[in-house]
Amino acid sequence: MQDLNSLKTELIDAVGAADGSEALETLRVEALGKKGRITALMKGLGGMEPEERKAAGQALNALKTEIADAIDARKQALGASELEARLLEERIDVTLPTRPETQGRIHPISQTIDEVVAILGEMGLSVAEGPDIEDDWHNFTALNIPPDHPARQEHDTFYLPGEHDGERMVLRTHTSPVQIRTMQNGEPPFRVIAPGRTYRCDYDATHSPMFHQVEGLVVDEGTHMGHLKGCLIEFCRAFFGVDDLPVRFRPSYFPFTEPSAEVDIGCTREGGQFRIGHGDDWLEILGCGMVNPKVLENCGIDSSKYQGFAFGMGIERLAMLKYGISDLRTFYESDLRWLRHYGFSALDAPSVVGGLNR
Ligand code: 2NL
Repeated sequence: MQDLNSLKTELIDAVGAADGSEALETLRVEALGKKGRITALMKGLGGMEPEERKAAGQALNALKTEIADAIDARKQALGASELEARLLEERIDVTLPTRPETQGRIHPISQTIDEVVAILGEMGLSVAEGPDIEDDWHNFTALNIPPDHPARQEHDTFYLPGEHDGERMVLRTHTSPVQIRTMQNGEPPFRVIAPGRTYRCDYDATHSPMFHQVEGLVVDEGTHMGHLKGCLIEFCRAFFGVDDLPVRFRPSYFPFTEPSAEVDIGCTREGGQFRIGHGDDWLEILGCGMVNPKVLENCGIDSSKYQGFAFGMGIERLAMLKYGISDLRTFYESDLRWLRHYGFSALDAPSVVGGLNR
């Protein structure tokens, strides 16, 4: 049994020297595993004489228990010191100040566009984009605004010098040309929103030469005024966060829609206080109508088969009303104090389910 004693000393020393739980596990497998040294000795018991086997068996069992206990004890000790080391390393000082919040803010124009897109996106419309510099045909002619129509002057268009493929080029006066291009390049049905920059040569307290619009277009078989009304009533209520917001459709005129309407929402102006919601007054919020069949035909769409509705609104106006911004010009001043006050957190992305009016 002398060799068992030296095996024991060797193993106990090795356990004591093991410097981590991995080394210890290797040791355990080497001694007690299926092909371990003690296990091999145990297997040798079978070939012994009964007397010898009894004594050797007892000694081996004792050794096995002793080594297993030693490994367990070492494991506990190592585990505790490993945890201690990890706790020291991963220590955080909870009294330190919090990380500074990101300084950037989402501009109210971007926020408002994102909100409009979230609402109309939920209804099944998707965003379409196009160039800011357009040709005369896409900006005017296709929309049933003929060459000498006063709308072209009324719009105070920025014309670019020269011509391109025989067409005068303009800074788009509305985002309608985006929808014109969508219809030209695809097949109905269409369900699109076109948000973006628009330009008109006009500058005073309530007009900026560059401003933003969102237009919407839905074209399908059997699309009618009921669809237009349902879509826009729902839009106004979701955008302003007033479930029973009164919405009124007032007859109007646009060359590109027939019939056309302007949409007003209910409001009050009592004692100098302005509030959106129930009241005795109305506020114009957007324009809309059934797409003029001539516009559909201009885009190669069979107007006897397809009908559509369209609408347009000014983003600055929506943002001013919703967020209480009183001066249009402040939108473009890049005043950081203004942006810190009126801007939005980047983590607060608008969504219909997330709530648009927190
Ligand atoms: C407003 C009114 C409107 C449209 C825009 C449109 C576009 C196509 C065809 C027909 Cl491609 N219509 N857009 C229709 C009605 C009104 O905008 O007050 N915008 C600020």
